[in-house]
Amino acid sequence: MMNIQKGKSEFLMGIDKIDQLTDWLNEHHFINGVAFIGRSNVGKSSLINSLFGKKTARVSNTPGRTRQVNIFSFIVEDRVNKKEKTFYLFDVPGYGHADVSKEMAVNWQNLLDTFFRLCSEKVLLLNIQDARHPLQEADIVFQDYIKIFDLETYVLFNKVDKLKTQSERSLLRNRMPEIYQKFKWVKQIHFTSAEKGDGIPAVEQAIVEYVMREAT
Ligand SMILES: Nc1nc2c(ncn2[C@@H]2O[C@H](COP(=O)(O)OP(=O)(O)OP(=O)(O)O)[C@@H](O)[C@H]2O)c(=O)[nH]1
Ligand SMILES: [Mg+2]
Repeated sequence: MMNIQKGKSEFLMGIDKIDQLTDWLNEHHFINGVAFIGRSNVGKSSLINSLFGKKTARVSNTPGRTRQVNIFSFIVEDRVNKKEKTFYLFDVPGYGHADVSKEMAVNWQNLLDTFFRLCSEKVLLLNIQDARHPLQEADIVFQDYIKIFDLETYVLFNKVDKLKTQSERSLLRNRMPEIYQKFKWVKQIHFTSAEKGDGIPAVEQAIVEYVMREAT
Protein backbone atom coordinates (compact mmCIF):
# COMPACT_ATOMS: atom_id res chain seq x y z
CA MET A 1 0.00 0.00 0.00
CA MET A 2 1.12 3.49 -0.81
CA ASN A 3 -0.16 6.57 0.92
CA ILE A 4 0.42 10.24 1.56
CA GLN A 5 2.29 10.85 4.80
CA LYS A 6 -0.11 12.95 6.82
CA GLY A 7 1.41 15.94 8.53
CA LYS A 8 4.69 15.66 6.63
CA SER A 9 3.77 18.21 4.00
CA GLU A 10 5.79 21.38 4.14
CA PHE A 11 4.88 24.84 3.06
CA LEU A 12 7.58 26.05 0.67
CA MET A 13 6.31 29.44 -0.42
CA GLY A 14 3.40 31.58 -1.51
CA ILE A 15 3.88 33.49 -4.72
CA ASP A 16 1.77 36.43 -5.87
CA LYS A 17 4.24 38.03 -8.30
CA ILE A 18 4.22 36.97 -11.95
CA ASP A 19 8.02 37.22 -12.33
CA GLN A 20 8.67 35.13 -9.28
CA LEU A 21 6.17 32.47 -10.38
CA THR A 22 7.72 32.43 -13.84
CA ASP A 23 11.19 31.87 -12.38
CA TRP A 24 10.05 29.18 -9.99
CA LEU A 25 8.18 27.23 -12.66
CA ASN A 26 11.02 27.52 -15.15
CA GLU A 27 13.38 26.09 -12.55
CA HIS A 28 10.98 23.25 -11.72
CA HIS A 29 9.87 22.32 -15.17
CA PHE A 30 9.97 18.56 -14.74
CA ILE A 31 8.50 18.22 -11.31
CA ASN A 32 5.62 16.01 -10.50
CA GLY A 33 2.68 16.97 -8.36
CA VAL A 34 -0.90 18.02 -7.94
CA ALA A 35 -2.74 21.35 -8.20
CA PHE A 36 -6.03 22.28 -6.52
CA ILE A 37 -8.21 24.86 -8.22
CA GLY A 38 -11.84 25.89 -8.02
CA ARG A 39 -14.19 28.73 -7.26
CA SER A 40 -13.51 30.57 -4.10
CA ASN A 41 -14.91 28.97 -0.95
CA VAL A 42 -15.56 25.50 -2.44
CA GLY A 43 -13.17 24.00 0.10
CA LYS A 44 -9.81 23.68 -1.67
CA SER A 45 -7.79 24.45 1.44
CA SER A 46 -10.01 22.20 3.56
CA LEU A 47 -9.54 19.31 1.14
CA ILE A 48 -5.80 19.86 1.14
CA ASN A 49 -5.83 19.64 4.92
CA SER A 50 -7.88 16.42 4.89
CA LEU A 51 -5.57 14.81 2.37
CA PHE A 52 -2.18 16.04 3.49
CA GLY A 53 -2.65 16.62 7.19
CA LYS A 54 -4.27 19.25 9.30
CA LYS A 55 -3.01 22.78 9.01
CA THR A 56 -1.26 22.27 5.70
CA ALA A 57 -3.31 25.03 4.09
CA ARG A 58 -5.16 27.88 5.66
CA VAL A 59 -8.95 27.62 5.81
CA SER A 60 -11.13 30.66 5.99
CA ASN A 61 -14.69 31.87 6.03
CA THR A 62 -13.79 34.86 3.93
CA PRO A 63 -13.88 33.97 0.23
CA GLY A 64 -10.73 34.74 -1.66
CA ARG A 65 -8.29 34.33 1.18
CA THR A 66 -5.89 32.35 -0.96
CA ARG A 67 -4.52 35.16 -3.08
CA GLN A 68 -1.33 33.50 -4.16
CA VAL A 69 -0.08 30.25 -5.54
CA ASN A 70 0.90 28.36 -2.40
CA ILE A 71 3.50 25.68 -2.96
CA PHE A 72 4.02 22.72 -0.64
CA SER A 73 5.95 19.49 -0.75
CA PHE A 74 4.43 16.17 0.23
CA ILE A 75 5.72 12.66 0.69
CA VAL A 76 4.28 9.43 -0.65
CA GLU A 77 5.44 6.36 1.19
CA ASP A 78 5.53 2.89 -0.23
CA ARG A 79 5.31 0.72 2.85
CA VAL A 80 5.96 -2.55 1.05
CA ASN A 81 9.20 -1.46 -0.59
CA LYS A 82 10.09 0.94 2.21
CA LYS A 83 10.54 3.85 -0.14
CA GLU A 84 9.58 7.49 -0.03
CA LYS A 85 9.16 10.03 -2.78
CA THR A 86 8.65 13.77 -2.60
CA PHE A 87 6.18 15.64 -4.81
CA TYR A 88 4.77 19.16 -5.08
CA LEU A 89 1.35 20.45 -4.14
CA PHE A 90 -0.12 23.71 -5.43
CA ASP A 91 -3.02 25.61 -3.89
CA VAL A 92 -3.95 27.90 -6.77
CA PRO A 93 -6.05 31.02 -6.10
CA GLY A 94 -9.78 30.54 -6.71
CA TYR A 95 -11.50 31.78 -9.83
CA GLY A 96 -14.94 33.31 -10.34
CA HIS A 97 -14.81 36.16 -7.90
CA ALA A 98 -17.55 38.71 -7.86
CA ASP A 99 -16.36 41.26 -5.34
CA VAL A 100 -12.74 42.06 -6.09
CA SER A 101 -11.18 45.10 -7.68
CA LYS A 102 -10.42 45.00 -11.37
CA GLU A 103 -6.71 45.25 -10.68
CA MET A 104 -6.84 42.18 -8.46
CA ALA A 105 -8.88 40.22 -10.98
CA VAL A 106 -6.29 40.97 -13.67
CA ASN A 107 -3.46 39.85 -11.41
CA TRP A 108 -5.36 36.64 -10.69
CA GLN A 109 -5.84 35.89 -14.35
CA ASN A 110 -2.16 36.58 -15.00
CA LEU A 111 -1.13 34.27 -12.19
CA LEU A 112 -3.39 31.51 -13.53
CA ASP A 113 -2.13 31.97 -17.10
CA THR A 114 1.47 31.89 -15.92
CA PHE A 115 0.84 28.83 -13.79
CA PHE A 116 -0.86 26.77 -16.48
CA ARG A 117 1.45 27.90 -19.26
CA LEU A 118 4.64 27.05 -17.40
CA CYS A 119 3.79 24.28 -14.98
CA SER A 120 5.13 20.81 -15.57
CA GLU A 121 2.97 18.65 -17.80
CA LYS A 122 3.11 16.05 -15.04
CA VAL A 123 0.95 18.13 -12.74
CA LEU A 124 -2.41 16.55 -11.96
CA LEU A 125 -5.19 19.11 -11.92
CA LEU A 126 -7.93 18.70 -9.34
CA ASN A 127 -10.84 21.01 -10.13
CA ILE A 128 -12.96 21.41 -7.02
CA GLN A 129 -16.62 22.28 -7.46
CA ASP A 130 -19.51 22.66 -5.04
CA ALA A 131 -21.66 19.52 -4.99
CA ARG A 132 -24.74 21.68 -4.38
CA HIS A 133 -24.03 23.92 -7.36
CA PRO A 134 -22.18 21.90 -10.00
CA LEU A 135 -21.14 23.46 -13.30
CA GLN A 136 -21.55 27.10 -12.41
CA GLU A 137 -20.80 29.52 -15.22
CA ALA A 138 -17.32 30.13 -13.80
CA ASP A 139 -16.66 26.35 -13.68
CA ILE A 140 -17.65 25.93 -17.32
CA VAL A 141 -15.48 28.87 -18.37
CA PHE A 142 -12.59 27.40 -16.39
CA GLN A 143 -13.01 23.92 -17.92
CA ASP A 144 -13.04 25.40 -21.40
CA TYR A 145 -9.95 27.43 -20.57
CA ILE A 146 -8.00 24.51 -19.12
CA LYS A 147 -8.44 21.96 -21.90
CA ILE A 148 -5.75 23.47 -24.14
CA PHE A 149 -3.09 22.83 -21.49
CA ASP A 150 -3.64 19.10 -21.75
CA LEU A 151 -3.14 18.26 -18.09
CA GLU A 152 -4.61 15.17 -16.45
CA THR A 153 -7.81 16.55 -14.90
CA TYR A 154 -10.16 15.20 -12.25
CA VAL A 155 -13.25 16.95 -10.86
CA LEU A 156 -14.06 16.78 -7.14
CA PHE A 157 -17.58 17.69 -6.03
CA ASN A 158 -17.01 18.83 -2.47
CA LYS A 159 -19.38 19.49 0.46
CA VAL A 160 -21.49 16.40 -0.30
CA ASP A 161 -22.39 16.41 3.40
CA LYS A 162 -24.60 19.39 2.55
CA LEU A 163 -26.70 17.25 0.22
CA LYS A 164 -29.08 16.05 2.87
CA THR A 165 -31.54 13.93 0.93
CA GLN A 166 -31.14 10.85 -1.22
CA SER A 167 -32.80 12.61 -4.14
CA GLU A 168 -30.38 15.55 -3.96
CA ARG A 169 -27.50 13.10 -4.09
CA SER A 170 -28.88 11.09 -6.99
CA LEU A 171 -29.64 14.28 -8.91
CA LEU A 172 -25.91 15.02 -8.94
CA ARG A 173 -24.90 11.44 -9.72
CA ASN A 174 -27.35 11.33 -12.62
CA ARG A 175 -25.53 14.23 -14.23
CA MET A 176 -22.25 12.31 -14.47
CA PRO A 177 -22.69 11.08 -18.07
CA GLU A 178 -23.53 14.62 -19.18
CA ILE A 179 -20.45 15.96 -17.40
CA TYR A 180 -18.09 13.36 -18.90
CA GLN A 181 -19.65 14.05 -22.28
CA LYS A 182 -19.27 17.80 -22.01
CA PHE A 183 -15.77 17.75 -20.56
CA LYS A 184 -14.07 14.92 -22.42
CA TRP A 185 -10.67 15.71 -20.87
CA VAL A 186 -11.99 14.98 -17.35
CA LYS A 187 -10.77 11.49 -16.48
CA GLN A 188 -12.27 11.00 -13.03
CA ILE A 189 -15.06 12.46 -10.90
CA HIS A 190 -15.10 12.16 -7.12
CA PHE A 191 -17.60 13.15 -4.41
CA THR A 192 -16.01 14.48 -1.26
CA SER A 193 -16.60 16.08 2.08
CA ALA A 194 -13.59 17.74 3.60
CA GLU A 195 -15.67 18.12 6.72
CA LYS A 196 -16.90 14.54 7.15
CA GLY A 197 -14.23 12.66 5.25
CA ASP A 198 -16.38 11.13 2.49
CA GLY A 199 -14.38 10.29 -0.61
CA ILE A 200 -11.05 11.36 0.87
CA PRO A 201 -9.39 7.90 0.80
CA ALA A 202 -10.43 7.45 -2.86
CA VAL A 203 -8.96 10.83 -3.82
CA GLU A 204 -5.78 10.05 -1.88
CA GLN A 205 -5.38 6.81 -3.84
CA ALA A 206 -6.06 8.61 -7.12
CA ILE A 207 -3.36 11.18 -6.36
CA VAL A 208 -0.86 8.54 -5.26
CA GLU A 209 -1.50 6.41 -8.32
CA TYR A 210 -1.07 9.36 -10.64
CA VAL A 211 2.12 10.81 -9.16
CA MET A 212 3.77 7.40 -8.76
CA ARG A 213 2.90 6.44 -12.33
CA GLU A 214 4.40 9.67 -13.63
CA ALA A 215 7.48 9.24 -11.41
CA THR A 216 8.65 6.05 -13.10
N1 LIG B 1 -20.00 21.48 5.20
C1 LIG B 1 -18.81 21.54 4.62
N2 LIG B 1 -18.08 22.68 4.70
C2 LIG B 1 -16.88 22.72 4.09
C3 LIG B 1 -16.36 21.60 3.37
N3 LIG B 1 -15.15 21.96 2.87
C4 LIG B 1 -14.93 23.25 3.25
N4 LIG B 1 -15.97 23.71 3.99
C5 LIG B 1 -16.10 25.08 4.57
O1 LIG B 1 -16.16 26.02 3.49
C6 LIG B 1 -15.46 27.23 3.84
C7 LIG B 1 -14.36 27.52 2.82
O2 LIG B 1 -13.35 26.53 2.89
P1 LIG B 1 -11.87 26.77 2.32
O3 LIG B 1 -11.19 25.45 2.45
O4 LIG B 1 -11.22 27.94 2.97
O5 LIG B 1 -12.20 27.12 0.79
P2 LIG B 1 -11.20 27.54 -0.38
O6 LIG B 1 -11.73 26.92 -1.63
O7 LIG B 1 -9.79 27.21 -0.01
O8 LIG B 1 -11.44 29.11 -0.43
P3 LIG B 1 -10.47 30.24 -1.06
O9 LIG B 1 -9.08 29.96 -0.60
O10 LIG B 1 -11.05 31.49 -0.51
O11 LIG B 1 -10.61 30.17 -2.54
C8 LIG B 1 -14.93 27.01 5.26
O12 LIG B 1 -15.84 27.57 6.15
C9 LIG B 1 -14.90 25.49 5.40
O13 LIG B 1 -15.01 25.07 6.73
C10 LIG B 1 -17.15 20.40 3.32
O14 LIG B 1 -16.80 19.37 2.72
N5 LIG B 1 -18.36 20.44 3.95
MG1 LIG C 1 -8.05 28.40 0.10
